[in-house]
Amino acid sequence: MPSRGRLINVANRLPVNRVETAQGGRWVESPGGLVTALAPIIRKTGGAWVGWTGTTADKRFNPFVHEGIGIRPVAISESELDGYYNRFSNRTLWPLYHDAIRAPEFERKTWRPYVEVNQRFAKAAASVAQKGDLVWVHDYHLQLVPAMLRRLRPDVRIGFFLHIPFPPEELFQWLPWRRQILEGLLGADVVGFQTYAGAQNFSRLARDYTTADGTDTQLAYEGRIITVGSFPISIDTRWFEAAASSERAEKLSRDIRQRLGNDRKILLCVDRLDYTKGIDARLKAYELLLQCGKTSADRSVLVQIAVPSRERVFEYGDMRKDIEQLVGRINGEYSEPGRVAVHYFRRNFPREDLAAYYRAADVMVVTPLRDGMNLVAKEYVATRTDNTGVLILSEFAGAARELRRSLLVNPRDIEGMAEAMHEAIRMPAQEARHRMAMLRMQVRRHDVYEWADTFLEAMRR
Ligand code: ADQ
Repeated sequence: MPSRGRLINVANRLPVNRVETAQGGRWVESPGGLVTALAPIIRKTGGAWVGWTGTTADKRFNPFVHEGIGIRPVAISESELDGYYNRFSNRTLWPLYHDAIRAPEFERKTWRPYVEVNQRFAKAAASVAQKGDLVWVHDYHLQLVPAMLRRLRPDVRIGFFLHIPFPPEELFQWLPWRRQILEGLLGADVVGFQTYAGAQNFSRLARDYTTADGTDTQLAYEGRIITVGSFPISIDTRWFEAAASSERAEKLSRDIRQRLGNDRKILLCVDRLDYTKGIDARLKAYELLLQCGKTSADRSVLVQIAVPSRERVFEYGDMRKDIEQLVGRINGEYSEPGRVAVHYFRRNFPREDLAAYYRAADVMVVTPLRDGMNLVAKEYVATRTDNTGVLILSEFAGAARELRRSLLVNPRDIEGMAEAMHEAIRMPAQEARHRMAMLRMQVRRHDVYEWADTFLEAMRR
């Protein structure tokens, strides 16, 4: 717990969602790792959370307190949302920072709303912060906030954490606003990334494009010393362990197994429906496995759970159609009566149900083309309390740095992924147990609470 200063968290979204009802509407907590880890610290220190309400309605919401957490809503209009969020954040930064898997868009008119909305967040944070507070800013939507906030409030400590990868120079230099973004981040006292590679990329770029000077982990800039480092995020491990061991999850997972066929191997995939997650290549790998007869719909089943996301960004609509076509093609070709080859769910599941699916799965397939961390991989591991199950993991997920005993794959190598699936299905129980025990040790030692403590500790230094 912070020994001095309150924690003020600044993120694109608030930890609560507005639910409109006939009686007028209320706020409900939105579940998620960040909220779970930071809410207790904010409550304990009497801090606050600054963020967008999730609605562009004209209604302005005043600051309020929700279950012990000060909430400072930031209003965003419909047209600002389009420029700041849909376009600059999700069509410029998101693809650029993920190896330009899709061509990033560089449109001058989207920069202005990004700057304006960042300024509004900085002002909102400045208005709630007090001298000595720790202000922790999150993610790619708000990279200008640290410097803007420093100008308004030089008397607070500022931290910034990027949840997605930070690209190497060859890609980052495409950005017409590269210097402004770097200077924005350099406003912080601590700039944190998921991996050491991200931290290194940032430090090098800061030295090349700004007046910052120093090493990969420490930069001198405008008379201040800035700490740069990797802070791999994690999950609420005990929660997932307990959820998967509950009577309800046990029953649900038994039910899932029974419905899918107790004699079949279950391969599970859980992703946000996003082109970075490599869903199509993974389905093609499974198709290849069926094609060459190394498995059949009778012997195994692949379950793809995909949560709808960013449906207002149009690439996402195309991608969804492609995936759905692929599922249709595989099922048309390989399903057998009463045995569907690929089950596809495009919907949100309660976390408790997800835990039951993790528990039911023999093999978890996590193959993003690029991913800051990937919490799904860690969640699966946490639920395998009996050390069974095999994790197939992309080398290009931040989690691959820590989860070394998974079956690491190159998500662009479809044949290689098919081989890994085949290996996972046939892996001797003893080897699987050994690997899973090592993986579990990692996620039990390093959970999201430890992550938050380590970052806040660095901010206090
Ligand atoms: P995301 O890209 O959203 O996060 P991820 O880390 O996998 O990716 O987190 C997804 C979360 O959504 C998981 O907690 C998962 O349980 C949940 N989820 C997925 N499908 C679901 C479904 N159908 N129903 C309900 N819940 C579902 C970004 C970065 C990541 C980084 C995180 C945290 O892209 O690399 O790990 O932030 O920093």
